[in-house]
Amino acid sequence: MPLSRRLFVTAAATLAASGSTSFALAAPGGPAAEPDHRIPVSPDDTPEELVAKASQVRPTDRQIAWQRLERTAFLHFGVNTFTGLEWGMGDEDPDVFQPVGLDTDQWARALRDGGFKLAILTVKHHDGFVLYPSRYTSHTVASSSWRDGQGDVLRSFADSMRRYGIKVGVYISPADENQYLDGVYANGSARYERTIPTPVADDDRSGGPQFTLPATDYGAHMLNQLYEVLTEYGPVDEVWFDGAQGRIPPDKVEKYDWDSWYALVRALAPDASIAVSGPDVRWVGNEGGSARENEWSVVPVTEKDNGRMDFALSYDAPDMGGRDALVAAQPVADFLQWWPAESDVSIRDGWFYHADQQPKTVEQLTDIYFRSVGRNSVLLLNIPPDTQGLLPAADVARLREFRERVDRELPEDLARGARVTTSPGTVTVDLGAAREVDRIRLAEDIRYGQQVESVVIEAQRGGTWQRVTEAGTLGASRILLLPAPVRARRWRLRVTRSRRAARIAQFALYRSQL
Ligand code: FUL
Repeated sequence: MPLSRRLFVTAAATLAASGSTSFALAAPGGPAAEPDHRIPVSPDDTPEELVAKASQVRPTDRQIAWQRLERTAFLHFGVNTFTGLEWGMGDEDPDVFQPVGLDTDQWARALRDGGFKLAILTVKHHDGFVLYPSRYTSHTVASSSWRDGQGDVLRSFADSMRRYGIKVGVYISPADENQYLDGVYANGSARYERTIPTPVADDDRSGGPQFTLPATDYGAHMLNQLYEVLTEYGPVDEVWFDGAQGRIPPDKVEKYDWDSWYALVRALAPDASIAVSGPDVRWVGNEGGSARENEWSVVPVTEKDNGRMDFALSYDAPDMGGRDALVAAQPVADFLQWWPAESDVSIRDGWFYHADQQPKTVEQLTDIYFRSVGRNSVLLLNIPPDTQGLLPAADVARLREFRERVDRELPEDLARGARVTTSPGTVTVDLGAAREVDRIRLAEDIRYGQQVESVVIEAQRGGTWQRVTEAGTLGASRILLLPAPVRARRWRLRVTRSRRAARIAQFALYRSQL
């Protein structure tokens, strides 16, 4: 029995045992590829072969865990907080960093009350200023008179997040203006095998794991910082890299050692998702927190320099993984890969705190929630700490209001405990009595990939099934808002197009209480 078939049978048994709803549509034709997190494609693949391959792509356990987080937070904090810049110069006096009221427990409480499950700190932004005392640069908190040079924001952040049950993520900017000024970043050095950690004078470490990885001078600098962060502040659940280059002259470039950086993260933080310029999570393509209406987690990718994954299509393509996109991505696509979308956005206009900016309204945040979590994406909402080292009171209040609003948008699931019947392509729910519904949440069991291309929701009214609404992709989460409540006892979801056996993990019905 081929592996794909075995998986299919096991899946049905598991879901039946756990009481989840699942059903199968007939699998389309085409050659069977083995299920994998990425599957090679060729320019010769027919459209049918591409769809068959896409249907065999599966998330890794790491990606499934990441997708379940739904609401994650970003914290942009550093010298820019004090200079008012968004992209620092690298020559800042570390003494400008004076968060005299730093209280990371206050951050953690606000994030917990906002419903956030993971928070990512800008351990280093493009200016190169590091929020923990690194052995590899003096451009750090240790060079500030704040707390007599004994302060460590990363330590404090990681301890507080864990205390409040929030997972820890780190953003370590590849672009580094300070290392450029120091002659390390983009210095044209050769890529050769480096020993990590590179010993320093009076090194206080001994006995830890050692690695030999190819890198430039700057690539080794990044590896040493990753080593410090991941061995001394872990466990870390998300490592966030963007792809920005520093503000360097046009004749210079730092070709990042992605393969070595990824290898070190995998070795030291096996559970960490490597995001955006990384193989596990992709950037949604805008900084407004908005996923595409039909957001695919299986997308065509190309492998670039030093193992970096990139879109085969452009970042702003309106369709990243639908049938047309699979074809349009030929001949540049190397693989179809499970590469789910992360939607980042700041609660204020800037990523860093600026006194003259205000947080978004509850309506705006709720809209962002529906356009990200409601469209098969994870929300990454930035809330910037202020010059005291606190989340501003207005933002803290807004986070709580946001969570309360989402709770009122999606209160009790009326379908929970209801009688559910399934037949090929259809899930029918009998609520026992007519109920008003104006929000519907759908999900596939993504352990079996992303298969659904279109669905229709119907309600039985006056003895006949009437169309209530319809949607395209589902993926891990699709939330549908009805323009007005619909009252009915029997509801059904019909899959009208699917790549392969669709596994419906959620068909939830709500009446919002706004
Ligand atoms: C971008 C950076 O250039 C911005 O400053 C910010 O950190 C954003 C989240 O990522 O790549």
